[in-house]
Amino acid sequence: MDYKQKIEDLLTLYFIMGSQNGQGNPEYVLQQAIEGGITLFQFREKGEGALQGDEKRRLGERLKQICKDAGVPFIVNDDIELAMQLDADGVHVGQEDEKAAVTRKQIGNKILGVSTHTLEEAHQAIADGADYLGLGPIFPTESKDDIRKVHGLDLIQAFRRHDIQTPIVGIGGIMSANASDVIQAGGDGVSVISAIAGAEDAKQATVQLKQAVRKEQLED
Ligand code: TZP
Ligand code: MG
Repeated sequence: MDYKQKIEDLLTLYFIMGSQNGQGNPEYVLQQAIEGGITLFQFREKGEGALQGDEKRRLGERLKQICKDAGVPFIVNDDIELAMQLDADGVHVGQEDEKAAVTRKQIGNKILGVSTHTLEEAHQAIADGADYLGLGPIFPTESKDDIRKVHGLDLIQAFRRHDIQTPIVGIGGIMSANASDVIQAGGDGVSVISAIAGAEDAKQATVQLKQAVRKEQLED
């Protein structure tokens, strides 16, 4: 399997969480999500009540270990230093974070994800060495304050129409009921926070999301 195919597979069900998301114990929720079948995890400690410094690092260490034991790659959001300290499998940066080209230099061949909102940003991210693009918010979300306009599915379609072949993951307001739309539009997978972290039964929610995505992937 080539590297691009491997990234596409990892994006199938990409769970993002920090201690500020959901009510449950993050380690327990991550464990449940892994049992339910997530394919990639991102530690995103951000927003109101987010941990900082040593506390953030210690939680990162524990979540990294859970992922490592399960063979699920571990990505750090927007903190290259922490990613290097934890020997994470990758880093995800947004347009307001460290530049993708600088990040790529610092992380070597770890996985690099970049959030993009326009074709121009996408082309730049690809030139800078992005392994995948995050696109969103696809649907309305309450998990991020500083969101740009809701792009809907048209942005994914537009990227594909303009021949962007880099792996794409959709984010924002995705649940098992609308996950298949993201794949149909041309996404390789879905990224969720609240659909898992906010679920009463995180494992069950994960299983349902995974089924919805896999079913649509098979029909592609
Ligand atoms: N970036 C765009 S939307 C979003 C991020 C981090 C939040 C997604 O959270 P949810 O709960 O899956 O809508
Ligand atoms: Mg960011």
